[in-house]
Amino acid sequence: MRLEKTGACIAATPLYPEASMNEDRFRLVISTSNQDKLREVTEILSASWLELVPFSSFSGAPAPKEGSFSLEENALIKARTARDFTGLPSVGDDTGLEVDILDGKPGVFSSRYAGEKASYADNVSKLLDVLQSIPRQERAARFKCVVALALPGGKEKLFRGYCWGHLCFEPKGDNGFGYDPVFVPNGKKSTLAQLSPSLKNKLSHRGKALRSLKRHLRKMHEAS
Ligand code: ITT
Repeated sequence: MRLEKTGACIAATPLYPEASMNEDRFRLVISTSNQDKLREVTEILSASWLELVPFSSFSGAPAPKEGSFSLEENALIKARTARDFTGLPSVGDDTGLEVDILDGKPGVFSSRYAGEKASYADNVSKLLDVLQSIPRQERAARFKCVVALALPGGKEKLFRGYCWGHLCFEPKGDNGFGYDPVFVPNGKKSTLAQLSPSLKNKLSHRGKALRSLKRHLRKMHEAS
């Protein structure tokens, strides 16, 4: 099987675990269709010993068939789809915003809260409408990020990260993506979208989950 990375051949055949471990850099496929997420994953995981390859850059890459009711299962589906297609270690990230007073919704349905093809703005607008009459002290929420690592040979591992805070009453800030403009992390007065990307990554759900993954990969790389 010939796999293309924007024109350049990056792997001639599916690699066995030994093959990918023994190279100078650890090659890791990132399975997401969300460019904002891909940017954050790249910023957080960036390291000289790690080569990050977007799954979308492999010609013919299939779309993962999500649809489960858990972030864990969805993250695994994304990682397995990339691992099975490329033969390379792969990661998937599934993230949800869990609002206390909504019994954890939108949760696993965060991307389609306002409908199948909803934009970030549609979802935020629906959430603000639903919470319109809810006072500040009852607007607690958290982001939960689940990162799944799927290795050639079948081993899999999950990494989780959380960010606790509350939802404000109107969108603020231009950084970040998704629900960031209405989420104020505990200990801050600004929304995640008002923080610099590096500060968001430092305290975010994704930052926490991916730094655990990075420590794990580093150990694997050093042991190879
Ligand atoms: P992939 O499945 O292709 O990775 P996605 O956008 O569907 O892309 P998720 O299911 O993990 O990814 O995310 C669901 C939604 O949650 C996403 O579309 C955003 O609206 C929101 N979201 C995810 N991460 C976020 C973050 O760090 N800050 C704010 N909102 C986020």
